[in-house]
Amino acid sequence: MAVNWNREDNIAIIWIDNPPVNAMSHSVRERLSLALNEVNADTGIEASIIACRGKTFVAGADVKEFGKPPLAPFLNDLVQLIEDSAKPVIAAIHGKALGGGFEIALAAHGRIAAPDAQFGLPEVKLGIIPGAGGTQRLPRLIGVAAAIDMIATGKSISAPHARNLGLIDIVSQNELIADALAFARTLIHSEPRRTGQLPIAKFDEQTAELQILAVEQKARGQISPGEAARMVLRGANVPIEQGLKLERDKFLELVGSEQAVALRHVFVAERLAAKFDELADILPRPIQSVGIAGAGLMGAGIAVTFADADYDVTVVERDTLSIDEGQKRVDAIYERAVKSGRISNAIKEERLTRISFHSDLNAFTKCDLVIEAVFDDLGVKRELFTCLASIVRPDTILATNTSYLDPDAIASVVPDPSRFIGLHFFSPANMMRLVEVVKTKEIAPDVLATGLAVAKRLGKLGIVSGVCEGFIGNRLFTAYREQCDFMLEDGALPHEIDNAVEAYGFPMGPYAVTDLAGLDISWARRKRDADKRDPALRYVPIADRLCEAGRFGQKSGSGYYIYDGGRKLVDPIVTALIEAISSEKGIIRRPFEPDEIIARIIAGIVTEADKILSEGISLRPSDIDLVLINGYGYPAWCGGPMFRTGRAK
Ligand code: 3H9
Repeated sequence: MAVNWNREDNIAIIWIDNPPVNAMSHSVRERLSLALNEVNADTGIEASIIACRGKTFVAGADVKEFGKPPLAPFLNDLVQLIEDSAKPVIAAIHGKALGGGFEIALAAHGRIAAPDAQFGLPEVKLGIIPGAGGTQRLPRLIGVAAAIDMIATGKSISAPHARNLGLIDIVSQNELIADALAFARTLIHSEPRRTGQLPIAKFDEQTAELQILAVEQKARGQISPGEAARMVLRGANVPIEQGLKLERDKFLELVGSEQAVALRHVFVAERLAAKFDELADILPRPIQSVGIAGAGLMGAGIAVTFADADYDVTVVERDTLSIDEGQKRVDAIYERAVKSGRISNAIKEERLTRISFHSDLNAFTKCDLVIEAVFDDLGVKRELFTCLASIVRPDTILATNTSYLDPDAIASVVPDPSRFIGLHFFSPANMMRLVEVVKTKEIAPDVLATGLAVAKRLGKLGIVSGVCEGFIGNRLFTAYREQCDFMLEDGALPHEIDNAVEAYGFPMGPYAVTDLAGLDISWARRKRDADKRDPALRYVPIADRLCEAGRFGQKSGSGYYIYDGGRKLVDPIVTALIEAISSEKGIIRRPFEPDEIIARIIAGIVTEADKILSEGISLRPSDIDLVLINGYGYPAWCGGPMFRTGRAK
């Protein structure tokens, strides 16, 4: 039974029980509606509590029903039924109250939550806006500015924060349902406080407009955040009934939009990514103590990531000077988080206590997992792992963070390579969501399962990749960059490609990114690998020529662009250099429209992706989309190249 209710004296407790996340599917809506009507009609009941079984409150409407014809009773009607109830209704929230779940709570006449409960309206991440009153009721509780912020970002907030904002009435300190019953008793015989009837706190229209503009700009072409933000403001200027109607119409319009369909693909793909038949019955190893060898840029970011997820972190560097520099890097990451308001100073201090620094590899003896993040050189890494294997426990998992080296070649020095895995973090490791979980040749199934479980606990998206140069991500990125370089020779200019890519939704175009990252490191690699290059393959020498001219990107003041103070300018010297290279090769340059630029990029990526799939390096087309979205800034609302070309559905 998805919904049932029981009575505690004169109070009804309506239980929603729809595992795994109590989504509001059609049968739940039907039964909840029935229960509410029964409770309302029962003269012995004077108040009711809506609560959930399982690990969470309602996590939203049932996403699987989107795209199908909606079936009554609709969630918005149900929510109205709650608000209109003559007897007080209380929401008792544990876990997450998201989307439609949060909207149920908003319509209740009182809200009590467990201390670890979270609240959010993540609809924009699905390409839609809240459709059951979220944009209309939330501002009545917390004001227009805070409501726009929550709805447009889709971010969740904690119970104490929600209490401070006035979003909930009580943070339960004891047993949630007992506290909810006590709360309900205080509301009996008083007129229910209907959120929809509350006035909206005074706000400044112009400030709200500016806030919406900022949301639209940040969305880079994604429609839903701006629409959601605008709906808050529109609703604030009309009666609630009209606001609810406007919201519902916009919800129905967006739910069938291309962007929403693409984002639903991403939603499903993310949940699929960690599922493998071969791992179905495999338990991951318990991991609590994590060692990190190297505290450079990657090592420091990885250390912070693990400390943030409550692991005990042991960092080893070769000497006191390197330890000191590593500590400074870790400190700087936390300092930036404090400055941006993401964490408090107290949290920073607490997290720092979870990271210890040492100069002796023996510090890793207690670790369940050791990740190396040292210089990307096969000899250096093999030497390190030879040493590590003789120090750590036989069941300790050993991981490399290499981006280009062959993990199997590193694993071969470990006596038991079944415990060897690749965990390829992206830079900056504490910010980037993607981790490639590299399936080495002899890996034990529980080691692979552990890699995925660790990525999940870190709040990251683990994508399994087989072994090949660059794994999935960098191999696809190389194909993407190659297409861009071909277009430069064929007639496009760096700013034309960057503009097209940015208009499509990437945060930065490829040449702006290269200038930011610097051209010198990849130049050194190209020179090193020059002998191995297949002369039959098309080679674009533009980047080499820029480096030969001392143009290493922003750090040297010029690269694909020239930099004047902070401003990036098109440089006629670069244009001339590119045109000269085309002419040397006998290429007659032609103009490129933005659509063609994007089509060429997607074609280049999917050609390589097809190879990656046929080689078994990636196991699913949808994983390819996730890698590009989470590691390289591909706009999620476009679904990914495999989705765009019908390879992933
Ligand atoms: C909405 O509410 C619109 C309304 O405003 C208006 C309507 C009119 N539906 O993520 P997990 C499944 S829009 C159906 O691995 P976790 C998921 O597919 C909705 N199924 O667990 C998976 O199934 P399977 C707004 C859902 O513990 C299983 O649950 N809400 C839904 O890591 C476990 O999922 C959201 O966007 C759903 N809404 O995280 C919330 N949600 O095992 C989206 C999950 O078969 N959900 N499933 O693969 C989440 O953020 C996370 O699932 C949650 C749990 C944090 C709840």
